[in-house]
Amino acid sequence: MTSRTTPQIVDAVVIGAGFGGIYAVHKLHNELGLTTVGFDKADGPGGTWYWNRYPGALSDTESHVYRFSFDEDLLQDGTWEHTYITQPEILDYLEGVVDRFDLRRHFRFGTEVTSAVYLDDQALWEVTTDTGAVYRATYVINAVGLLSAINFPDLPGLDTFEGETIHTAAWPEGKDLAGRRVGVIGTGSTGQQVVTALAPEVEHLTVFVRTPQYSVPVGKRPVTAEQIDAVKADYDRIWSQVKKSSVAFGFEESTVPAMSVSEQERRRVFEEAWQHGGGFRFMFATFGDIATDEEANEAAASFIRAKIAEVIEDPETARTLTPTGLFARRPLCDDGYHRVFNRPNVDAVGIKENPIREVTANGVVTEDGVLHELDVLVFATGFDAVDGNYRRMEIRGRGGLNINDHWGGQPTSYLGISTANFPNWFMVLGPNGPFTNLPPSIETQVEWISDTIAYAERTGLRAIEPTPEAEAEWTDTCTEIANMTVFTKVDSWIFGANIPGKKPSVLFYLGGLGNYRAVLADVTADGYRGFESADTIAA
Ligand code: FAD
Ligand code: NA7
Repeated sequence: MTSRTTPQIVDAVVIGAGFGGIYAVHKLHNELGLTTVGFDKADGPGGTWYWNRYPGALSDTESHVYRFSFDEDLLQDGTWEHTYITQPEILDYLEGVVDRFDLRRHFRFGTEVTSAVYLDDQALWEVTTDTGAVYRATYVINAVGLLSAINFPDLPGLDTFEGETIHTAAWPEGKDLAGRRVGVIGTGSTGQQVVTALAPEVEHLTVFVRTPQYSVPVGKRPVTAEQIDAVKADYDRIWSQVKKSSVAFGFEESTVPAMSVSEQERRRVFEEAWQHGGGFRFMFATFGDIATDEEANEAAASFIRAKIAEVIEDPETARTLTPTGLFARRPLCDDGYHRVFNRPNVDAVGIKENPIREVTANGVVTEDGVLHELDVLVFATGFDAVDGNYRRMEIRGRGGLNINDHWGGQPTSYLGISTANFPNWFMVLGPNGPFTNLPPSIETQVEWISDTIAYAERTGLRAIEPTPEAEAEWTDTCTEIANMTVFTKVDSWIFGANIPGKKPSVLFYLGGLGNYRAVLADVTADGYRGFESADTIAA
Protein backbone atom coordinates (compact mmCIF):
# COMPACT_ATOMS: atom_id res chain seq x y z
CA MET A 1 0.00 0.00 0.00
CA THR A 2 1.24 3.51 -0.74
CA SER A 3 0.03 6.73 0.80
CA ARG A 4 -0.79 10.03 -0.82
CA THR A 5 0.44 12.21 2.08
CA THR A 6 4.15 12.11 2.78
CA PRO A 7 4.46 9.93 5.86
CA GLN A 8 6.18 11.19 8.97
CA ILE A 9 8.66 8.65 10.28
CA VAL A 10 8.69 7.90 14.00
CA ASP A 11 9.84 4.96 16.07
CA ALA A 12 6.54 4.40 17.83
CA VAL A 13 2.87 5.32 17.63
CA VAL A 14 0.75 5.14 20.77
CA ILE A 15 -3.04 5.17 20.41
CA GLY A 16 -4.93 6.47 23.46
CA ALA A 17 -4.14 8.95 26.22
CA GLY A 18 -5.60 7.24 29.28
CA PHE A 19 -3.49 5.54 31.94
CA GLY A 20 -2.07 3.19 29.30
CA GLY A 21 -1.19 5.70 26.59
CA ILE A 22 0.26 8.22 29.03
CA TYR A 23 2.58 5.67 30.58
CA ALA A 24 3.52 4.17 27.21
CA VAL A 25 4.61 7.55 25.83
CA HIS A 26 6.60 8.22 29.00
CA LYS A 27 8.37 4.86 28.83
CA LEU A 28 9.10 4.94 25.11
CA HIS A 29 10.14 8.56 24.80
CA ASN A 30 11.48 9.58 28.18
CA GLU A 31 13.12 6.29 29.10
CA LEU A 32 13.97 4.54 25.82
CA GLY A 33 14.59 7.73 23.84
CA LEU A 34 12.37 6.63 20.95
CA THR A 35 10.57 9.20 18.81
CA THR A 36 7.01 8.65 19.83
CA VAL A 37 3.73 10.20 18.83
CA GLY A 38 0.49 9.61 20.72
CA PHE A 39 -3.05 10.10 19.46
CA ASP A 40 -6.39 10.45 21.13
CA LYS A 41 -9.70 11.40 19.61
CA ALA A 42 -10.40 13.23 22.87
CA ASP A 43 -9.32 16.85 23.09
CA GLY A 44 -7.11 16.11 26.08
CA PRO A 45 -5.60 13.31 28.16
CA GLY A 46 -7.49 11.16 30.65
CA GLY A 47 -9.14 8.44 28.56
CA THR A 48 -12.04 7.03 30.58
CA TRP A 49 -11.87 10.01 32.89
CA TYR A 50 -11.94 12.50 30.03
CA TRP A 51 -15.11 10.99 28.61
CA ASN A 52 -17.15 9.87 31.62
CA ARG A 53 -18.13 13.25 33.10
CA TYR A 54 -21.57 12.14 34.22
CA PRO A 55 -22.75 13.23 37.68
CA GLY A 56 -21.60 10.74 40.31
CA ALA A 57 -18.72 9.27 38.26
CA LEU A 58 -16.40 7.67 40.77
CA SER A 59 -13.66 5.06 40.76
CA ASP A 60 -14.64 1.99 42.77
CA THR A 61 -10.98 1.25 43.44
CA GLU A 62 -9.77 2.94 46.61
CA SER A 63 -8.01 6.27 46.00
CA HIS A 64 -4.56 5.25 47.14
CA VAL A 65 -4.29 2.41 44.61
CA TYR A 66 -6.16 3.97 41.70
CA ARG A 67 -3.02 5.67 40.42
CA PHE A 68 0.39 4.99 38.94
CA SER A 69 2.97 3.35 41.17
CA PHE A 70 6.01 3.68 38.92
CA ASP A 71 7.41 6.92 40.31
CA GLU A 72 8.15 7.36 43.99
CA ASP A 73 7.96 11.19 43.90
CA LEU A 74 4.66 11.09 42.04
CA LEU A 75 3.28 8.79 44.71
CA GLN A 76 4.56 10.92 47.56
CA ASP A 77 3.19 14.13 45.99
CA GLY A 78 -0.24 12.60 45.39
CA THR A 79 -3.23 13.41 47.53
CA TRP A 80 -6.89 12.58 47.85
CA GLU A 81 -9.82 13.68 49.97
CA HIS A 82 -11.92 10.55 50.29
CA THR A 83 -11.41 6.81 50.31
CA TYR A 84 -12.53 6.89 46.65
CA ILE A 85 -11.74 9.46 43.99
CA THR A 86 -14.19 11.15 41.68
CA GLN A 87 -13.91 11.66 37.93
CA PRO A 88 -12.76 15.32 38.16
CA GLU A 89 -10.05 14.32 40.63
CA ILE A 90 -8.78 11.48 38.44
CA LEU A 91 -8.80 13.70 35.36
CA ASP A 92 -6.83 16.33 37.28
CA TYR A 93 -4.37 13.68 38.41
CA LEU A 94 -3.80 12.33 34.89
CA GLU A 95 -3.40 15.83 33.44
CA GLY A 96 -0.86 16.47 36.20
CA VAL A 97 1.07 13.32 35.26
CA VAL A 98 1.15 14.38 31.60
CA ASP A 99 2.58 17.78 32.53
CA ARG A 100 4.95 16.45 35.16
CA PHE A 101 6.63 14.16 32.61
CA ASP A 102 6.36 16.71 29.78
CA LEU A 103 4.27 14.39 27.63
CA ARG A 104 1.70 16.80 26.19
CA ARG A 105 3.91 17.77 23.25
CA HIS A 106 4.03 14.16 22.07
CA PHE A 107 0.27 13.82 21.82
CA ARG A 108 -2.01 14.87 18.97
CA PHE A 109 -5.38 15.33 20.63
CA GLY A 110 -8.68 15.53 18.79
CA THR A 111 -7.19 13.04 16.35
CA GLU A 112 -8.63 9.61 15.66
CA VAL A 113 -6.50 6.84 14.26
CA THR A 114 -8.49 5.34 11.43
CA SER A 115 -6.10 2.69 10.19
CA ALA A 116 -2.86 0.88 10.95
CA VAL A 117 -1.47 -1.22 8.12
CA TYR A 118 1.71 -3.29 8.23
CA LEU A 119 4.02 -2.78 5.29
CA ASP A 120 5.63 -6.20 4.96
CA ASP A 121 8.45 -5.12 2.71
CA GLN A 122 9.54 -2.32 5.03
CA ALA A 123 8.65 -3.88 8.38
CA LEU A 124 6.87 -0.66 9.30
CA TRP A 125 3.35 0.23 10.35
CA GLU A 126 1.57 2.90 8.36
CA VAL A 127 -0.82 4.72 10.63
CA THR A 128 -3.44 7.09 9.23
CA THR A 129 -5.57 9.58 11.14
CA ASP A 130 -8.85 11.33 10.48
CA THR A 131 -6.91 14.57 9.92
CA GLY A 132 -5.25 12.93 6.91
CA ALA A 133 -1.85 12.67 8.58
CA VAL A 134 0.17 9.56 7.84
CA TYR A 135 2.90 8.16 10.08
CA ARG A 136 5.24 5.23 9.64
CA ALA A 137 6.45 3.56 12.77
CA THR A 138 8.34 0.45 13.79
CA TYR A 139 6.06 -0.09 16.79
CA VAL A 140 2.36 0.49 17.47
CA ILE A 141 1.09 0.44 21.04
CA ASN A 142 -2.68 0.28 21.33
CA ALA A 143 -3.89 1.74 24.61
CA VAL A 144 -7.39 2.21 23.26
CA GLY A 145 -9.27 1.26 26.42
CA LEU A 146 -11.29 -1.84 27.28
CA LEU A 147 -14.37 0.09 28.42
CA SER A 148 -14.29 2.86 25.88
CA ALA A 149 -16.21 1.97 22.70
CA ILE A 150 -19.73 3.12 23.52
CA ASN A 151 -22.75 0.78 23.37
CA PHE A 152 -25.66 2.95 22.22
CA PRO A 153 -28.69 0.70 21.64
CA ASP A 154 -30.77 1.64 18.67
CA LEU A 155 -34.24 1.67 20.22
CA PRO A 156 -37.21 1.79 17.84
CA GLY A 157 -38.29 5.39 17.28
CA LEU A 158 -35.25 6.90 18.99
CA ASP A 159 -34.75 9.36 16.15
CA THR A 160 -38.23 10.78 16.76
CA PHE A 161 -37.48 11.77 20.37
CA GLU A 162 -37.75 15.55 20.75
CA GLY A 163 -35.83 15.67 24.01
CA GLU A 164 -32.11 15.22 24.54
CA THR A 165 -30.26 11.90 24.50
CA ILE A 166 -26.96 11.56 26.33
CA HIS A 167 -24.65 8.56 26.76
CA THR A 168 -22.89 8.67 30.12
CA ALA A 169 -19.52 8.12 28.40
CA ALA A 170 -20.01 11.23 26.26
CA TRP A 171 -21.46 13.47 28.96
CA PRO A 172 -21.12 17.14 28.02
CA GLU A 173 -18.95 19.02 30.52
CA GLY A 174 -21.07 20.63 33.23
CA LYS A 175 -24.38 19.43 31.77
CA ASP A 176 -26.97 20.16 34.43
CA LEU A 177 -30.34 18.36 34.42
CA ALA A 178 -31.90 20.23 37.34
CA GLY A 179 -35.65 20.61 36.98
CA ARG A 180 -35.90 18.19 34.00
CA ARG A 181 -37.80 14.92 33.60
CA VAL A 182 -35.07 12.40 33.05
CA GLY A 183 -35.08 8.73 32.05
CA VAL A 184 -32.08 6.47 32.64
CA ILE A 185 -31.62 3.21 30.75
CA GLY A 186 -29.12 0.89 32.39
CA THR A 187 -28.43 -0.08 35.98
CA GLY A 188 -24.84 -1.32 35.92
CA SER A 189 -22.07 0.46 37.79
CA THR A 190 -22.57 3.62 35.73
CA GLY A 191 -26.36 3.58 35.89
CA GLN A 192 -26.28 3.22 39.66
CA GLN A 193 -23.87 6.13 40.03
CA VAL A 194 -25.74 8.48 37.71
CA VAL A 195 -29.15 7.59 39.17
CA THR A 196 -27.92 8.23 42.72
CA ALA A 197 -26.46 11.59 41.75
CA LEU A 198 -29.36 12.76 39.58
CA ALA A 199 -32.22 11.79 41.92
CA PRO A 200 -32.04 14.86 44.18
CA GLU A 201 -31.38 17.24 41.24
CA VAL A 202 -34.02 16.45 38.67
CA GLU A 203 -37.74 17.04 38.71
CA HIS A 204 -38.51 13.40 37.96
CA LEU A 205 -36.36 10.35 37.34
CA THR A 206 -37.58 7.20 35.58
CA VAL A 207 -35.12 4.32 35.82
CA PHE A 208 -35.55 1.56 33.22
CA VAL A 209 -34.30 -1.61 34.91
CA ARG A 210 -33.63 -4.68 32.76
CA THR A 211 -31.31 -6.67 35.01
CA PRO A 212 -31.02 -5.51 38.62
CA GLN A 213 -27.57 -6.17 40.03
CA TYR A 214 -26.02 -7.14 43.33
CA SER A 215 -24.40 -4.11 44.88
CA VAL A 216 -22.89 -3.29 48.26
CA PRO A 217 -22.03 0.09 49.82
CA VAL A 218 -18.89 1.72 48.42
CA GLY A 219 -17.88 3.16 51.80
CA LYS A 220 -16.77 6.58 50.56
CA ARG A 221 -15.46 8.47 53.57
CA PRO A 222 -13.27 11.53 54.09
CA VAL A 223 -9.62 10.78 54.88
CA THR A 224 -7.38 12.79 57.17
CA ALA A 225 -3.88 14.06 56.42
CA GLU A 226 -2.56 11.56 58.98
CA GLN A 227 -4.24 8.65 57.17
CA ILE A 228 -2.71 9.76 53.87
CA ASP A 229 0.73 10.09 55.48
CA ALA A 230 0.40 6.59 56.90
CA VAL A 231 -0.40 5.20 53.44
CA LYS A 232 2.55 7.04 51.91
CA ALA A 233 4.93 5.73 54.56
CA ASP A 234 3.70 2.21 53.78
CA TYR A 235 3.56 2.45 49.98
CA ASP A 236 6.37 -0.04 49.30
CA ARG A 237 4.50 -2.77 51.14
CA ILE A 238 1.12 -1.72 49.71
CA TRP A 239 2.26 -1.92 46.07
CA SER A 240 4.16 -5.10 46.63
CA GLN A 241 0.98 -6.66 48.05
CA VAL A 242 -1.15 -5.26 45.19
CA LYS A 243 1.16 -6.70 42.54
CA LYS A 244 1.31 -10.14 44.14
CA SER A 245 -2.43 -10.31 44.76
CA SER A 246 -5.19 -11.51 42.50
CA VAL A 247 -7.57 -8.60 41.92
CA ALA A 248 -5.00 -5.92 42.89
CA PHE A 249 -7.42 -3.80 44.87
CA GLY A 250 -5.13 -3.34 47.88
CA PHE A 251 -6.77 -5.73 50.34
CA GLU A 252 -5.82 -9.25 51.40
CA GLU A 253 -7.93 -11.80 49.54
CA SER A 254 -9.48 -14.50 51.67
CA THR A 255 -8.72 -18.18 51.19
CA VAL A 256 -11.40 -19.34 53.65
CA PRO A 257 -14.26 -21.31 52.03
CA ALA A 258 -17.58 -19.69 52.90
CA MET A 259 -19.21 -22.95 53.91
CA SER A 260 -16.34 -23.91 56.22
CA VAL A 261 -17.62 -21.51 58.88
CA SER A 262 -20.93 -21.33 60.74
CA GLU A 263 -23.83 -19.35 59.33
CA GLN A 264 -23.45 -16.89 62.18
CA GLU A 265 -19.77 -16.37 61.37
CA ARG A 266 -20.56 -15.94 57.66
CA ARG A 267 -23.08 -13.25 58.47
CA ARG A 268 -20.57 -11.51 60.73
CA VAL A 269 -17.94 -11.51 57.97
CA PHE A 270 -20.41 -10.25 55.35
CA GLU A 271 -21.72 -7.58 57.73
CA GLU A 272 -18.20 -6.37 58.46
CA ALA A 273 -17.44 -6.12 54.73
CA TRP A 274 -20.80 -4.39 54.16
CA GLN A 275 -19.96 -1.78 56.79
CA HIS A 276 -16.44 -1.29 55.43
CA GLY A 277 -17.60 -0.99 51.83
CA GLY A 278 -16.20 -1.97 48.43
CA GLY A 279 -17.57 -4.33 45.76
CA PHE A 280 -14.42 -6.35 45.06
CA ARG A 281 -13.67 -6.44 48.79
CA PHE A 282 -17.10 -7.93 49.45
CA MET A 283 -16.59 -10.62 46.82
CA PHE A 284 -12.92 -11.45 47.39
CA ALA A 285 -11.92 -10.46 50.95
CA THR A 286 -14.79 -12.13 52.79
CA PHE A 287 -14.33 -15.71 51.58
CA GLY A 288 -12.12 -17.34 49.01
CA ASP A 289 -14.76 -19.12 46.95
CA ILE A 290 -17.61 -16.70 46.26
CA ALA A 291 -16.49 -16.41 42.65
CA THR A 292 -16.00 -20.14 42.22
CA ASP A 293 -18.52 -22.04 44.35
CA GLU A 294 -22.26 -21.70 43.76
CA GLU A 295 -23.25 -22.38 47.37
CA ALA A 296 -20.80 -19.78 48.66
CA ASN A 297 -21.99 -17.41 45.96
CA GLU A 298 -25.62 -17.86 47.01
CA ALA A 299 -24.70 -17.13 50.62
CA ALA A 300 -23.28 -13.76 49.56
CA ALA A 301 -26.13 -13.12 47.14
CA SER A 302 -28.86 -13.80 49.69
CA PHE A 303 -27.13 -11.52 52.20
CA ILE A 304 -27.23 -8.67 49.65
CA ARG A 305 -30.84 -9.38 48.67
CA ALA A 306 -31.89 -9.16 52.32
CA LYS A 307 -30.13 -5.78 52.62
CA ILE A 308 -31.97 -4.45 49.57
CA ALA A 309 -35.27 -5.60 51.06
CA GLU A 310 -34.49 -3.67 54.25
CA VAL A 311 -33.91 -0.41 52.36
CA ILE A 312 -36.59 -0.17 49.68
CA GLU A 313 -39.99 0.69 51.14
CA ASP A 314 -42.35 -0.12 48.26
CA PRO A 315 -42.56 -3.92 47.72
CA GLU A 316 -43.10 -3.68 43.95
CA THR A 317 -40.12 -1.35 43.57
CA ALA A 318 -38.08 -3.71 45.73
CA ARG A 319 -39.04 -6.61 43.46
CA THR A 320 -37.96 -4.68 40.37
CA LEU A 321 -34.59 -3.85 41.92
CA THR A 322 -33.77 -7.17 43.55
CA PRO A 323 -31.34 -9.35 41.62
CA THR A 324 -31.91 -13.07 41.29
CA GLY A 325 -29.52 -15.89 40.49
CA LEU A 326 -25.76 -15.81 40.69
CA PHE A 327 -23.72 -12.87 41.98
CA ALA A 328 -21.40 -13.17 38.98
CA ARG A 329 -20.91 -9.89 37.21
CA ARG A 330 -18.18 -7.37 38.01
CA PRO A 331 -19.00 -6.78 41.70
CA LEU A 332 -20.63 -3.40 42.14
CA CYS A 333 -20.76 -0.91 44.95
CA ASP A 334 -22.82 2.22 45.33
CA ASP A 335 -23.35 5.26 47.49
CA GLY A 336 -26.99 4.91 48.53
CA TYR A 337 -28.43 3.74 45.18
CA HIS A 338 -31.31 1.70 46.54
CA ARG A 339 -32.35 4.43 48.98
CA VAL A 340 -33.10 6.93 46.20
CA PHE A 341 -36.02 4.78 45.08
CA ASN A 342 -37.84 5.81 48.27
CA ARG A 343 -37.93 9.39 46.95
CA PRO A 344 -41.29 10.54 45.54
CA ASN A 345 -39.65 11.80 42.34
CA VAL A 346 -37.99 8.47 41.40
CA ASP A 347 -39.67 5.51 39.70
CA ALA A 348 -38.27 2.12 38.73
CA VAL A 349 -39.75 0.55 35.60
CA GLY A 350 -38.93 -3.14 35.19
CA ILE A 351 -38.34 -3.70 31.48
CA LYS A 352 -37.57 -7.40 31.54
CA GLU A 353 -41.23 -8.36 31.77
CA ASN A 354 -42.48 -5.05 30.36
CA PRO A 355 -39.93 -4.13 27.67
CA ILE A 356 -39.48 -0.80 25.97
CA ARG A 357 -41.77 -0.86 22.92
CA GLU A 358 -40.58 2.38 21.34
CA VAL A 359 -39.36 5.89 21.87
CA THR A 360 -41.71 8.62 20.74
CA ALA A 361 -41.43 12.40 20.52
CA ASN A 362 -42.32 12.76 24.20
CA GLY A 363 -40.68 9.84 25.89
CA VAL A 364 -40.49 6.07 26.20
CA VAL A 365 -43.44 3.74 25.71
CA THR A 366 -43.36 0.35 27.41
CA GLU A 367 -45.22 -2.78 26.27
CA ASP A 368 -48.04 -2.09 28.74
CA GLY A 369 -48.79 1.02 26.65
CA VAL A 370 -47.64 3.54 29.28
CA LEU A 371 -45.82 6.62 27.97
CA HIS A 372 -43.06 7.69 30.34
CA GLU A 373 -42.76 11.38 29.52
CA LEU A 374 -39.20 12.64 29.39
CA ASP A 375 -37.15 15.72 28.54
CA VAL A 376 -33.86 13.82 28.62
CA LEU A 377 -33.01 10.16 28.00
CA VAL A 378 -29.71 9.04 29.54
CA PHE A 379 -28.04 5.90 28.19
CA ALA A 380 -26.00 4.18 30.88
CA THR A 381 -25.82 1.21 28.56
CA GLY A 382 -22.12 0.44 28.79
CA PHE A 383 -19.50 -0.50 26.26
CA ASP A 384 -18.51 -2.87 23.51
CA ALA A 385 -15.82 -4.06 25.88
CA VAL A 386 -12.23 -5.08 25.16
CA ASP A 387 -12.11 -5.49 21.37
CA GLY A 388 -14.68 -2.78 20.52
CA ASN A 389 -12.18 -0.02 19.72
CA TYR A 390 -9.92 -2.34 17.70
CA ARG A 391 -12.78 -3.31 15.44
CA ARG A 392 -13.60 0.34 14.83
CA MET A 393 -10.23 0.86 13.10
CA GLU A 394 -8.90 -0.74 9.94
CA ILE A 395 -6.03 -2.84 11.24
CA ARG A 396 -4.09 -5.01 8.84
CA GLY A 397 -1.11 -7.18 9.72
CA ARG A 398 1.11 -9.42 7.62
CA GLY A 399 -0.15 -9.99 4.09
CA GLY A 400 -2.96 -7.49 4.61
CA LEU A 401 -4.69 -9.72 7.18
CA ASN A 402 -7.54 -7.75 8.76
CA ILE A 403 -7.78 -8.01 12.56
CA ASN A 404 -11.50 -8.78 12.19
CA ASP A 405 -10.69 -11.79 10.01
CA HIS A 406 -7.90 -12.88 12.31
CA TRP A 407 -10.13 -12.67 15.35
CA GLY A 408 -13.42 -13.71 13.73
CA GLY A 409 -16.04 -13.94 16.47
CA GLN A 410 -13.51 -14.33 19.28
CA PRO A 411 -10.73 -11.84 19.93
CA THR A 412 -7.58 -13.58 21.10
CA SER A 413 -4.04 -12.70 22.06
CA TYR A 414 -0.90 -14.03 23.58
CA LEU A 415 -0.65 -12.66 27.14
CA GLY A 416 -3.29 -9.99 26.47
CA ILE A 417 -0.54 -8.06 24.71
CA SER A 418 0.15 -9.32 21.20
CA THR A 419 -1.35 -11.38 18.42
CA ALA A 420 0.08 -13.57 15.64
CA ASN A 421 0.63 -11.93 12.24
CA PHE A 422 0.68 -8.46 13.76
CA PRO A 423 4.40 -7.85 14.31
CA ASN A 424 5.60 -5.13 16.69
CA TRP A 425 1.94 -4.39 17.44
CA PHE A 426 1.16 -4.35 21.11
CA MET A 427 -2.02 -4.03 23.13
CA VAL A 428 -2.55 -2.67 26.63
CA LEU A 429 -5.51 -4.54 28.14
CA GLY A 430 -6.07 -6.45 24.92
CA PRO A 431 -8.24 -9.58 24.87
CA ASN A 432 -7.40 -11.99 27.68
CA GLY A 433 -5.47 -9.54 29.77
CA PRO A 434 -5.87 -9.47 33.56
CA PHE A 435 -9.19 -8.71 35.25
CA THR A 436 -8.18 -6.50 38.17
CA ASN A 437 -8.00 -3.02 39.54
CA LEU A 438 -6.61 -1.80 36.25
CA PRO A 439 -3.79 0.74 36.77
CA PRO A 440 -1.40 -1.90 38.20
CA SER A 441 -2.20 -4.25 35.30
CA ILE A 442 -1.75 -1.43 32.81
CA GLU A 443 1.63 -0.60 34.35
CA THR A 444 2.64 -4.26 34.24
CA GLN A 445 1.82 -4.54 30.56
CA VAL A 446 3.32 -1.21 29.52
CA GLU A 447 6.54 -2.09 31.36
CA TRP A 448 6.68 -5.49 29.69
CA ILE A 449 6.01 -3.98 26.24
CA SER A 450 8.65 -1.31 26.77
CA ASP A 451 11.20 -3.89 28.01
CA THR A 452 10.45 -6.00 24.95
CA ILE A 453 10.89 -3.04 22.63
CA ALA A 454 14.17 -2.19 24.40
CA TYR A 455 15.26 -5.79 23.82
CA ALA A 456 14.29 -5.61 20.13
CA GLU A 457 16.19 -2.35 19.73
CA ARG A 458 19.23 -3.72 21.53
CA THR A 459 19.40 -6.92 19.57
CA GLY A 460 18.38 -5.48 16.20
CA LEU A 461 15.20 -7.53 15.89
CA ARG A 462 13.21 -6.46 12.89
CA ALA A 463 9.92 -7.70 14.23
CA ILE A 464 8.52 -9.61 17.16
CA GLU A 465 5.19 -11.40 17.24
CA PRO A 466 3.72 -14.47 18.93
CA THR A 467 3.28 -17.84 17.30
CA PRO A 468 -0.29 -18.94 16.56
CA GLU A 469 0.35 -21.92 18.86
CA ALA A 470 1.29 -19.69 21.81
CA GLU A 471 -1.80 -17.58 21.18
CA ALA A 472 -4.07 -20.65 21.05
CA GLU A 473 -2.52 -21.97 24.24
CA TRP A 474 -3.09 -18.67 26.06
CA THR A 475 -6.73 -18.67 24.91
CA ASP A 476 -7.11 -22.20 26.28
CA THR A 477 -5.52 -21.19 29.58
CA CYS A 478 -7.89 -18.23 29.93
CA THR A 479 -10.89 -20.36 29.02
CA GLU A 480 -9.94 -23.06 31.53
CA ILE A 481 -9.56 -20.51 34.32
CA ALA A 482 -12.79 -18.72 33.41
CA ASN A 483 -14.65 -22.04 33.44
CA MET A 484 -13.61 -22.57 37.05
CA THR A 485 -15.55 -19.43 38.02
CA VAL A 486 -19.22 -18.55 38.24
CA PHE A 487 -18.68 -15.55 35.93
CA THR A 488 -19.10 -17.68 32.79
CA LYS A 489 -22.59 -18.68 33.97
CA VAL A 490 -24.01 -15.17 33.67
CA ASP A 491 -24.20 -12.81 30.69
CA SER A 492 -22.20 -9.61 31.07
CA TRP A 493 -19.65 -7.43 29.31
CA ILE A 494 -16.88 -9.53 30.87
CA PHE A 495 -17.66 -12.06 28.11
CA GLY A 496 -18.95 -9.63 25.49
CA ALA A 497 -22.48 -10.89 26.16
CA ASN A 498 -23.94 -7.37 26.49
CA ILE A 499 -23.76 -6.48 22.79
CA PRO A 500 -26.47 -7.78 20.46
CA GLY A 501 -24.86 -9.96 17.78
CA LYS A 502 -21.50 -10.23 19.55
CA LYS A 503 -20.49 -13.82 20.20
CA PRO A 504 -19.88 -14.30 23.92
CA SER A 505 -16.32 -15.47 24.52
CA VAL A 506 -13.64 -15.37 27.18
CA LEU A 507 -12.10 -11.90 27.18
CA PHE A 508 -10.03 -11.95 30.38
CA TYR A 509 -7.28 -13.82 32.17
CA LEU A 510 -8.98 -14.48 35.51
CA GLY A 511 -5.84 -15.95 37.09
CA GLY A 512 -4.94 -12.78 38.99
CA LEU A 513 -2.24 -10.12 38.66
CA GLY A 514 0.37 -11.90 40.78
CA ASN A 515 0.20 -15.02 38.62
CA TYR A 516 0.06 -12.93 35.46
CA ARG A 517 3.22 -11.04 36.39
CA ALA A 518 4.93 -14.37 37.09
CA VAL A 519 3.93 -15.65 33.62
CA LEU A 520 5.33 -12.53 31.94
CA ALA A 521 8.59 -12.76 33.88
CA ASP A 522 8.86 -16.42 32.96
CA VAL A 523 8.23 -15.79 29.26
CA THR A 524 10.99 -13.17 29.22
CA ALA A 525 13.43 -15.30 31.21
CA ASP A 526 12.76 -18.16 28.79
CA GLY A 527 13.98 -16.12 25.81
CA TYR A 528 10.54 -14.71 24.88
CA ARG A 529 8.91 -18.12 24.84
CA GLY A 530 6.00 -18.19 22.41
CA PHE A 531 7.29 -15.38 20.23
CA GLU A 532 8.60 -15.82 16.70
CA SER A 533 12.33 -15.28 16.57
CA ALA A 534 12.09 -12.54 14.00
CA ASP A 535 14.89 -11.86 11.57
CA THR A 536 17.66 -9.51 12.46
CA ILE A 537 18.02 -6.29 10.51
CA ALA A 538 20.87 -6.69 8.09
CA ALA A 539 23.82 -4.64 9.25
P1 FAD B 1 -8.94 4.48 28.47
O1 FAD B 1 -8.84 5.31 29.66
O2 FAD B 1 -10.27 3.97 28.06
O3 FAD B 1 -8.33 5.34 27.26
C1 FAD B 1 -8.40 4.92 25.93
C2 FAD B 1 -8.36 6.14 25.04
O4 FAD B 1 -8.12 5.70 23.70
C3 FAD B 1 -9.65 6.94 25.00
O5 FAD B 1 -9.44 8.25 25.43
C4 FAD B 1 -10.09 6.90 23.54
O6 FAD B 1 -10.60 8.13 23.09
C5 FAD B 1 -8.78 6.58 22.83
N1 FAD B 1 -8.97 5.91 21.56
C6 FAD B 1 -9.56 4.72 21.33
N2 FAD B 1 -9.54 4.44 20.02
C7 FAD B 1 -8.90 5.47 19.42
C8 FAD B 1 -8.57 5.76 18.06
N3 FAD B 1 -8.88 4.93 17.07
N4 FAD B 1 -7.94 6.92 17.80
C9 FAD B 1 -7.62 7.80 18.79
N5 FAD B 1 -7.92 7.57 20.08
C10 FAD B 1 -8.55 6.42 20.38
N6 FAD B 1 -11.12 0.53 36.42
C11 FAD B 1 -10.67 0.24 37.65
O7 FAD B 1 -9.67 -0.46 37.79
N7 FAD B 1 -11.29 0.75 38.75
C12 FAD B 1 -12.37 1.55 38.65
O8 FAD B 1 -12.90 1.99 39.66
C13 FAD B 1 -12.89 1.84 37.36
N8 FAD B 1 -13.98 2.63 37.21
C14 FAD B 1 -14.44 2.89 35.96
C15 FAD B 1 -15.56 3.70 35.80
C16 FAD B 1 -16.05 3.98 34.55
C17 FAD B 1 -17.22 4.86 34.39
C18 FAD B 1 -15.45 3.40 33.42
C19 FAD B 1 -15.99 3.64 32.04
C20 FAD B 1 -14.33 2.60 33.55
C21 FAD B 1 -13.81 2.35 34.82
N9 FAD B 1 -12.67 1.56 35.00
C22 FAD B 1 -12.21 1.30 36.25
C23 FAD B 1 -11.93 1.05 33.84
C24 FAD B 1 -11.01 2.14 33.25
O9 FAD B 1 -11.32 2.18 31.91
C25 FAD B 1 -9.54 1.81 33.53
O10 FAD B 1 -9.30 1.82 34.92
C26 FAD B 1 -8.53 2.77 32.91
O11 FAD B 1 -8.91 4.10 33.04
C27 FAD B 1 -8.28 2.41 31.45
O12 FAD B 1 -7.21 3.17 30.94
P2 FAD B 1 -6.71 2.94 29.45
O13 FAD B 1 -5.64 3.89 29.21
O14 FAD B 1 -6.41 1.50 29.23
O15 FAD B 1 -7.98 3.23 28.53
P1 NA7 C 1 -22.80 -2.31 32.02
O1 NA7 C 1 -22.31 -2.94 33.24
O2 NA7 C 1 -22.62 -3.05 30.74
O3 NA7 C 1 -24.33 -1.94 32.24
C1 NA7 C 1 -25.14 -1.53 31.17
C2 NA7 C 1 -26.57 -1.45 31.62
O4 NA7 C 1 -27.37 -1.04 30.51
C3 NA7 C 1 -27.14 -2.78 32.09
O5 NA7 C 1 -28.06 -2.54 33.12
C4 NA7 C 1 -27.87 -3.28 30.85
O6 NA7 C 1 -28.89 -4.17 31.11
C5 NA7 C 1 -28.42 -1.99 30.31
N1 NA7 C 1 -28.70 -2.06 28.88
C6 NA7 C 1 -27.83 -2.21 27.87
N2 NA7 C 1 -28.47 -2.23 26.69
C7 NA7 C 1 -29.80 -2.10 26.98
C8 NA7 C 1 -30.97 -2.04 26.19
N3 NA7 C 1 -30.91 -2.16 24.86
N4 NA7 C 1 -32.15 -1.89 26.80
C9 NA7 C 1 -32.20 -1.78 28.15
N5 NA7 C 1 -31.13 -1.83 28.96
C10 NA7 C 1 -29.94 -1.99 28.37
O7 NA7 C 1 -22.11 -0.88 31.77
P2 NA7 C 1 -21.61 0.18 32.86
O8 NA7 C 1 -21.20 1.40 32.12
O9 NA7 C 1 -22.59 0.34 33.94
O10 NA7 C 1 -20.36 -0.49 33.49
C11 NA7 C 1 -19.32 -1.03 32.71
C12 NA7 C 1 -18.06 -1.00 33.48
O11 NA7 C 1 -17.53 0.30 33.27
C13 NA7 C 1 -18.20 -1.12 34.96
O12 NA7 C 1 -18.00 -2.40 35.44
C14 NA7 C 1 -17.17 -0.18 35.50
O13 NA7 C 1 -15.93 -0.79 35.54
C15 NA7 C 1 -17.14 0.86 34.49
P3 NA7 C 1 -28.61 -5.77 31.10
O14 NA7 C 1 -27.78 -6.00 32.31
O15 NA7 C 1 -27.84 -6.04 29.82
O16 NA7 C 1 -29.92 -6.40 31.12
